[in-house]
Amino acid sequence: MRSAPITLDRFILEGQQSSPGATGELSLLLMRLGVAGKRIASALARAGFAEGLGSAGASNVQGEEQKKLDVLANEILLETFDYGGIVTLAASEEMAEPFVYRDLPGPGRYAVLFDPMDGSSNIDVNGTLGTIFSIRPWRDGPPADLLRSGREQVAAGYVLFGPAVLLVYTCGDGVHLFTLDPSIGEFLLTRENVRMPERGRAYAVNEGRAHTWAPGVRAFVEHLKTPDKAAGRPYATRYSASMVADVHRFLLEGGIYLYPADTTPGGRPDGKLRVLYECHPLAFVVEQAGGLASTGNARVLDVVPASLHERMPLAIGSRTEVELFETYASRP
Ligand code: AFP
Repeated sequence: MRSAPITLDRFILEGQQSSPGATGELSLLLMRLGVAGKRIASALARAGFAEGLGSAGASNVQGEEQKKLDVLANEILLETFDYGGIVTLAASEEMAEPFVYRDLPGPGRYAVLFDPMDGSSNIDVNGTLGTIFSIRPWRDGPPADLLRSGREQVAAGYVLFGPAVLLVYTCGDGVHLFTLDPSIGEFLLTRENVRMPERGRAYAVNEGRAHTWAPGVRAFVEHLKTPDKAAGRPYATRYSASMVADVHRFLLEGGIYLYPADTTPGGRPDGKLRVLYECHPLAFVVEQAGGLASTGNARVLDVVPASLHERMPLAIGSRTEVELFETYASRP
């Protein structure tokens, strides 16, 4: 580990210098995401006495109630890319259609996709939240050009709003973790090349929905809960209603997060989580750290969505647990 504190900007610029042909535009985008993270953290910290909590009185394209901070975080992110001509298109879980930046000097080389506030049901109860982001090359085509596999991402990560504010990202060259030092307002490198433990001791799933799961999924969760000292079972339950918070825990400690399909009539056969804004970016981070992300029978990063707000069932976490889950999920 290096001696002097390494700021996010310095780490990114040093990374750029070792990438032949780098134009610096992706570096600028990542640095701006750091600024957006600080602005959202500040809004979260003041929401309680600035009437920032509660509902925005509207629903998003998913039909979900929008919180004031969902809307504010979305606006902050849109503003973040609104200059310099680097980004042509921004797509968000909170917007029915992508936002196209006009008046650009030329076609911006990137598209940015984000879930501005993951875990928004935690906002009013001061629970952990996150902003998830994904950066893709832009080919100057129609918005449908975003409908590509997760392997097309050039960078992805999240800002985690918890006791500390963290920024975790990958550009396909390892996963790096920064902690915001509020005394200087800078993200400082606190873990470089994070490796996810091969196996864990905990799992995260909303068991209140167990009746909607396929038999193989139920059997897998029962297996994790069945005592077997030698095999390190039972696993502990660790579900926070914020996927980014749960996946972050497992990135550091090992374990598995699940959001299965709802197999009941009229249920969500594809589960709840959005492919482009939640699953692809977290799959890129987790697989870069040595973990796995699966639908149960396919790798999340190979999934090509057919629509902007497509959902998918998700199992993500340590290699041992996700591979075991796939054996259970493939049972008839
Ligand atoms: P919100 O951001 O709408 O609260 O959804 C959060 C989320 O996408 C994911 O972060 C949680 O793990 C999951 O949904 C919570 O969903 P349930 O309330 O159905 O468990």
